[in-house]
Amino acid sequence: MTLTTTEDGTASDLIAGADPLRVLDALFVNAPLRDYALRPRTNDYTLPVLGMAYIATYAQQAGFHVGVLDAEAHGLGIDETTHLINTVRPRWVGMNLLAPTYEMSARIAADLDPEIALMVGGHHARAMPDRILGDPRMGNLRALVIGEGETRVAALLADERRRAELPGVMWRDRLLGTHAAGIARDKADWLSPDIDALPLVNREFLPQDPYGADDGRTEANIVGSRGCPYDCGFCGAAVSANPDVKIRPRSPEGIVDELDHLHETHGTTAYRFVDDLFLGAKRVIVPQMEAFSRHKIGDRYVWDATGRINVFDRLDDAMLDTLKANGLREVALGIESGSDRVLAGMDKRITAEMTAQVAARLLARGIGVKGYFILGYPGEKQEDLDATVRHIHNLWAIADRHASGRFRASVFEFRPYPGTPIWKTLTDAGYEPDTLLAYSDVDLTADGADESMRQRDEFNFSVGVQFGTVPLPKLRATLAELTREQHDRNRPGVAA
Ligand code: B12
Ligand code: SF4
Repeated sequence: MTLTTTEDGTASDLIAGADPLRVLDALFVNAPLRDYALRPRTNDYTLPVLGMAYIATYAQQAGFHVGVLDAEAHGLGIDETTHLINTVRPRWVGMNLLAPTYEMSARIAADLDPEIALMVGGHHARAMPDRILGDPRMGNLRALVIGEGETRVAALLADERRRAELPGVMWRDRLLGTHAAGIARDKADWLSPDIDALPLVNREFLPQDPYGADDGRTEANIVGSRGCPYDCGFCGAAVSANPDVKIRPRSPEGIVDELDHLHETHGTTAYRFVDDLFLGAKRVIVPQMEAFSRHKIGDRYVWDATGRINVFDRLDDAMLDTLKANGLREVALGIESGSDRVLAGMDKRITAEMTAQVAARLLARGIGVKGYFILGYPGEKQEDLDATVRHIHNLWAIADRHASGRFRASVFEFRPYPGTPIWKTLTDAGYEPDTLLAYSDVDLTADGADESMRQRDEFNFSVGVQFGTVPLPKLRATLAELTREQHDRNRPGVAA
């Protein structure tokens, strides 16, 4: 069976990085966030599935023939995705389970050809392994892999029986119906591969990355570190939700090599670090900036990165100048709320005032700030929501005083993820997991008519529970208002 045999002949266009004439050892499938056959995708850009591309690259180097199907990026429906997989008939299908897309993944899994072996990984697999192994739709599931998959996936592709000796790998015992795991001999290398020794991501697995940005630059997304030492209550990357992850930055020289490699092969001059937290500790930032200065990165490229407000608060002005000189274009910061009470409840270790000061220092240097906000966190009251709205207006006003820097607000409705600190608080308080897992999309685009909401439609979903005291319709009206205002403030052609 070869890749070109689907009825509509599109498999080879949709499956990235594979030779259409050869049988696949594994197809890595990123499920769509919703069934796009029911309501088409309105957003035309999504970040690449770098984690899957890392695994695919590693497996390819180990000699396997693999491909990536990003059903989210292609806006595919569930039936279309399943049909495509069954037609191509890879030996294995690998899926990245995220809590809000789990239902979509399970629906795809349920209709897989029984000959195709399934392996799963990702945040939701780590958070709820027993629930997944017990799901009758997961009949083809041969391996559930907790954490970073590269080395263990390659071992499983070589020989499924190796699951019994790999750490963090589980499966369903068909006779007992319980979860089974083998006896792992050694752990560290399998669970936390040496990220400097991993091959650079083969971009053929990511058809939309590098991509042509609106400003004419060719831009690529990259990973500079793994893990986060903080424990923000709502976050799937929180340290307490990821006990198996060893927090580690890549070597500064290795990162520079990847930037230069992408420039040489794809002509990129702009980069975005999508890590949980790239600029997350002074001891990481200092050597990284020394390497960037040595290689004159700022003369050649610009880059965006995630950062943390309390860390920036402790950096002196000279370091902020160095970051700017080295090409830092925009920092993405978890600002979350304008209420110090809510921030304390989230364990953010920041205050609204600290955020305003940090934003002012960055914007004054021409470094843009993208702020993420959460509306409707458990315990949030109307006065907290009002404080968040005021906070965003204040940050816009600060940016207006510094014409060189731009502030963008990205606002979300709170939804709980299993494994996170707030998940435990909520379930301890009596919320049923089934209620908290009932994610569904909310159409704030007015059936596609509202352009400002269309650009971020993929982020509008909810479990439909009011966790604070503000009623959900009011919360969503505030979200839509802030998003619209941000949209109006954007320079033409730049997404919020
Ligand atoms: C970039 C990113 C995206 C990208 C790409 C997502 C993707 N599917 O890869 C986009 C923008 C599309 C995205 C969308 C969403 N995301 Co997102 N995203 C991230 C972010 C910031 C970085 C991910 C990344 O590239 N990490 C670096 C790579 C190396 O790690 P990785 O992806 O985890 O992959 C490793 C392992 O997980 C594992 N693995 C991954 N896939 C597989 C597959 C198999 C078979 C195996 C065995 C192992 C395995 O091995 C990989 C390599 O070591 C994370 C933050 C984080 N902590 O990961 C959030 C995060 C993963 N996203 C999250 C969520 C909720 C979403 C959305 C559901 C919500 C939304 N709309 O806002 C959608 C899902 C749509 C979809 N199906 O893709 C949550 C997940 C929480 C949870 N418990 O489920 C996170 C943790 C954010 C957070 N802080 O809470 N996201
Ligand atoms: S929100 Fe950011 S800082 Fe907090 S735990 Fe998540 S990745 Fe880390």
